[in-house]
Amino acid sequence: MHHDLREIFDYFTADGTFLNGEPYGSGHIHDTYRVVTAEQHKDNYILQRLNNKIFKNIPELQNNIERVTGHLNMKLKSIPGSDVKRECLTLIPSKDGKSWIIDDDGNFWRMYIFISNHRSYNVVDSPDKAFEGGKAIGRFQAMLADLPGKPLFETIPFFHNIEKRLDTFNRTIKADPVNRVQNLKNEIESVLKRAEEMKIILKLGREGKIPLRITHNDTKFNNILLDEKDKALCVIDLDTVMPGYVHYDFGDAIRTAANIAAEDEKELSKIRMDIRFFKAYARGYLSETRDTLNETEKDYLAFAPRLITYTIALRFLTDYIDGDNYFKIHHEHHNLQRARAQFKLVESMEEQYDEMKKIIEELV
Ligand code: ADP
Ligand code: GN1
Ligand code: MG
Repeated sequence: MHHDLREIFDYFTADGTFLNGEPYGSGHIHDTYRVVTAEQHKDNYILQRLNNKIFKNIPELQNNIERVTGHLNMKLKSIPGSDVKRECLTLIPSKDGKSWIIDDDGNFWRMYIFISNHRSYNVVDSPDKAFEGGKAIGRFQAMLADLPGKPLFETIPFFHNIEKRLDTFNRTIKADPVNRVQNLKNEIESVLKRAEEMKIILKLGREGKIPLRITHNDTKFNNILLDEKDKALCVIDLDTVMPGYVHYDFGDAIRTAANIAAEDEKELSKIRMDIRFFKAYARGYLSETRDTLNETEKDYLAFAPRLITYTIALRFLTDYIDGDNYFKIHHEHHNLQRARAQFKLVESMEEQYDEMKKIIEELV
């Protein structure tokens, strides 16, 4: 569908004149555009058509983001030398004072200041970058620990809940709406044989051994922007910031920061977790969180990447069986290719699990 980006842009109170707007980034959920303004010295912007099939309550979602960015903004302002406009997302209010608008076709849109001179990586190519990512997520978690007010709204209920994800998977297999199940014996086996051990984090939560904290819940590495010197700059994609276990953030970051291949690499032999990247990320992360995490949280950090990589593999596979209704795909069997790649990564983590545990023990 074609959208008149200039018209959408004009609903907001941006400083600057619309020059052009182009699709931007490689997110799987929203339609994201970069808007360049005519004036050289003025900000550029990110304009997003929000996916309201996935996020069913946009006002509550936006209210979360207003609270989170407001809090981060306030904290950063009190730190001398900080560059608030680049270290934290800034929402642009609409002309009627809200942080989103609805266009004539019923689409929801929001706008942020474009974070200038950032670097974004789908695949990480050095331990130093992984270390910076770990610091960014650790600091993010620390800065939000004292967010005032009621708990954040759960924008996607049971988002990382592996028991619910497995229920949905089993229901989708039964329904088999597009006849894909017959060719997926190996993948389904990969899910089922690991299902029980994956429930441990939920179990620890129910037993009160690990607390719910404010977590990001989507810490894939391209949601962590680095600056021009590849130092931690800003954590973006705040749609799923809500109560969660720290393992979700640690696990998802390792899934993407320590995989030497692309998330959807077709050639499975190229996929492997590089333990040096794991170690670097963990060092960065623990440098910010060592004193706040409890013993059980620390004990299960090494397990977390296995859980989240498995969860994402399961979600890609479920979406494939369901007929590709959730993630944006770029070719017919894309979700299957992604699922296979993620299962290969799970295997690589399993092979290196003892070493991962040892590294965490040494670091804490
Ligand atoms: P999705 O949920 O679809 O992944 P994101 O909010 O992560 O959407 O945005 C998609 C991409 O757009 C990001 O990966 C990043 O490259 C870019 N992006 C988003 N917000 C900004 C911003 N404020 N400044 C610069 N780039 C951004
Ligand atoms: C989606 O929004 P994006 O592209 O950063 C997804 C994550 C998955 C990821 C897999 C809201 O992340 O949960 O881990 O794709 N986000 C949502 O690449 O479902
Ligand atoms: Mg994203």
